Amino acid sequence: LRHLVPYTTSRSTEAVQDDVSSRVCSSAGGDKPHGKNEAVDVGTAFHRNHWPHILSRKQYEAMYRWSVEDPQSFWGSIAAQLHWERPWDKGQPICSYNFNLDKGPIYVKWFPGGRTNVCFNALDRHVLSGNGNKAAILFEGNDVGIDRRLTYQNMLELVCQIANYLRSLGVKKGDTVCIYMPMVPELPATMLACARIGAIHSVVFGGFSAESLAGRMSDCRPKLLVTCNAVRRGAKVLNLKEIADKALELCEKKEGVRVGQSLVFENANATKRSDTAWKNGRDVWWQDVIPRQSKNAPVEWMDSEDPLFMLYTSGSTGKPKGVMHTVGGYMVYAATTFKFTFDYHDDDVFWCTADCGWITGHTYLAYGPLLNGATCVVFEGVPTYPDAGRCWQIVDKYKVSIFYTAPTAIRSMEKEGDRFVKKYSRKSLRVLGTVGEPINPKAWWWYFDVVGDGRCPIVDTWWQTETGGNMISPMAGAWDLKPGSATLPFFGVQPVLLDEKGREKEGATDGNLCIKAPWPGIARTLFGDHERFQQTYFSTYKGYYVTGDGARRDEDGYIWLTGRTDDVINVSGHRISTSEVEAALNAHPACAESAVVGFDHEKGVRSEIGGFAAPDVIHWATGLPKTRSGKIMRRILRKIAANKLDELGDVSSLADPSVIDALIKLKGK
Ligand code: 6R9
Repeated sequence: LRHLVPYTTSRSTEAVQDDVSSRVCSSAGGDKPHGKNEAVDVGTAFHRNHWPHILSRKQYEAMYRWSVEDPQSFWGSIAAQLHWERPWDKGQPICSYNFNLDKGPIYVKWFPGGRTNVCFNALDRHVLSGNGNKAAILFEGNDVGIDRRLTYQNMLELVCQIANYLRSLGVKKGDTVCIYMPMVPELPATMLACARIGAIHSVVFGGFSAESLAGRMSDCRPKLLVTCNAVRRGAKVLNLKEIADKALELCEKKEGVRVGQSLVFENANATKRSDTAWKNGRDVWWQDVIPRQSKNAPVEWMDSEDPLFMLYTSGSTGKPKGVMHTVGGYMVYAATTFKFTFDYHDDDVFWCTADCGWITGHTYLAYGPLLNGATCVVFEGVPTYPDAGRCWQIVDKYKVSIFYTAPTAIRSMEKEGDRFVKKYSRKSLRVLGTVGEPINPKAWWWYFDVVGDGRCPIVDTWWQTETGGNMISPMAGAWDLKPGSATLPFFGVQPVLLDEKGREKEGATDGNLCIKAPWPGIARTLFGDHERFQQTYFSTYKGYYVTGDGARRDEDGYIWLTGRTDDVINVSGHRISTSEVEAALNAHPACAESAVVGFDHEKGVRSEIGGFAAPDVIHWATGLPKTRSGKIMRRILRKIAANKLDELGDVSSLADPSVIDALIKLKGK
């Protein structure tokens, strides 16, 4: 196995031909199957100029075995391709951990004794190797015609200026910086500047309310807040500074937490400087201080297990959790999953539509692509402005070859009709990706047939804020796809399906999805609350990381995510997942999307699942309760269905709280 070097594409032509012919022959066949469990062969049309990094399931399986049987040499040979100021200790296990609460506290450590810096690897490394003129970020503004191009050299200089300014304020290794910004290049640049000086960033999505921002700041106690006057999203102007000001006040008055400074990036396309409310002594314009800084800033070398960032994610109960990631493991995992999942090559143009406020934006907008020296699009606006064709206009403009988005965005574009897609060529596209929720087969086929013209593999990537990077996903082009299945685990990831008693279930079956051993990107703790970390992820089943998702494994070993385990309903003794019923409803042409929840009654989608699973009640609604990242909050629907309106719980992460009233009214009818 040793000759399969995972981080390069070089291998003998013979091995390549053997792998390709076995893949194509095993899945050749004319008509595309639309059945649930049949595989889709995407052929080799997408190969363009390269062989994919992983050519076949056979090659994947060999490398997968290597990754789990000998993590020492597998992850060691990958990590060695990044820069380490001091290599990790080769005499110690590359990873040590305890996943079993009975044996003591939970911990995970990778690359012991290593010293590195994520910003150095994401920027300096490429500039030093002569790639400074390659585009790092292609910025597309909300309004057509506004754009900027930043090379790796430009990014490095900007990041150094921010780093120097932060240092001048006394921000140092281990301090926290809160970032509340729209999707402009200065957002990932601020993240990287923190990484450069060893400060821990905490990005809060620029769409959260003042209360949510205040709650997060009073928990992480940042030295400063980096924000922006305002942003245009679609036809609306969102005044971020007003929200940030209110949050800073709330923080001080309610929690006694005073944030020293508010550094405000002036987004001249949104509002004027003169219209901005200002508090002297606290507020500083970015443009007044950053450009004056030196474009060189030394790197703070960090230990592998030093914190890199925290990111708040809401649970169904309690306050948001500050999920903590560390330097070495996260860096290696973000870089590796980006490369293999999307089959990234040097001439690709990558576009992840996620905001940096979510983990997807951290790993596949800021860190993963830049660690690989990729060119990526950063888009400030929304996919439906000025019309539903905006994404494809951007794809054509920048010749985007890898496009990564969420099922909720796909469904919202599907709803507007094919003509918005067909207007554009989309010839540059070769890989499509999705993340965030199970994708229903109707939306999958629309994405595949209409957006990808039937020639781009879809990588349906399952993962979580806590996992740091993709965990279960196709590797583009390596094996056959099944619409709605995330297929197979990434290298080093050992998923298991557990029964209620915590026993591993073998073969084709379903169960609680847990992970058996650590991978480099796993979160190490919850900020300030290790006890809650242990309780949330390691107490239900001893010895495993508990994902909270349900899943099914089919005869081919493919994994199908069935949603959160609390979204599983029991109908007449049958355990079915809400996502299965939703997929059946969404298959109807009149239905763009749906959310299914269970409610108690006395007795017990007919053609798809079976008569027993037919919904009792169907409410047509104009909107579903969704989080700002587009996930449907079934917890709220369950309470509405059960008439427990006083138990709706925390609704602060809802994108549009008014849908609740609308749904309650509808139900009353
Ligand atoms: C990356 C991200 C995590 C939860 C996860 C699961 C759901 C994400 C999915 C998916 C089915 C996929 N989820 N990707 N379900 N198929 N491809 O979204 O992180 O915001 O922490 O959400 O999202 O339920 O547990 P996060």
